[in-house]
Amino acid sequence: MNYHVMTLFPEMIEHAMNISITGRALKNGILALDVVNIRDYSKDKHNRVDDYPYGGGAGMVMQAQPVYDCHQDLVKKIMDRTKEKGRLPRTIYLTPQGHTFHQKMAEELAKEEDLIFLCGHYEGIDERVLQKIVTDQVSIGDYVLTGGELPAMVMMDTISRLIPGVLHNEDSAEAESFSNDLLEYPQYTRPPEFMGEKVPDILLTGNHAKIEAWRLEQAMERTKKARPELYEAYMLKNPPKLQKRRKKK
Ligand code: 6GU
Repeated sequence: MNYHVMTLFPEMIEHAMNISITGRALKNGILALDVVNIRDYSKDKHNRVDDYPYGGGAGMVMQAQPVYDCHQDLVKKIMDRTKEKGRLPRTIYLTPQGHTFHQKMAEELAKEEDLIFLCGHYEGIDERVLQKIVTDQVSIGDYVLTGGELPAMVMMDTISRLIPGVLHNEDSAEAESFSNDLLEYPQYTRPPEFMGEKVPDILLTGNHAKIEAWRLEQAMERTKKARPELYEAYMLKNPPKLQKRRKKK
């Protein structure tokens, strides 16, 4: 997977992505990260990339030209490498106005060879350049951040762990929240007692069938409490009669 990030704050992306699991995958060459500063494409003598909004209003708007030129450069770089002339790489604009990010979207995007992320700042980006270059508009939730860098990193982190070789065995991609439409069951490690609280007995029995059943029960209970809408969907997809058979799988 080759990530390309268009941003005004390249250090923010580079520092965070070079740590932990994504950092290891970048070193291994399973991932590649190309971060470009939109400001380098400013034609203004003061390197400005924003201006006042037409029609008035608070805040500044990122201008079309630097964003467009930056994107053209990236697309050219990608096309030169892939020789795949016809198809434009997906370009994701991070914005609270976009579709809300979710695991299925991550699975879809993980199949791409290249992904371009466009991080906005200020009050937004001139609509005309968005119309020309953006294929997907994505938000990470119903709250407002100061810019698209954190959302781009949230997306890259989520997508990266789905790419073969990024997670090692010890990082475990299976049996996690959302992989079976339920939240995760609780985990315990040594010591067997902490501040008077014991590890549930069942986990010490070595009876794997019983442990699996207990974990499913815990996962369902947690999901019902914290995410009733996920629980409803799960129960519709897995009516109680089917649950026993599914557990064995
Ligand atoms: Cl993608 N951008 C900003 N600025 N705020 C957000 C967001 C994106 N997703 C949730 N809040």
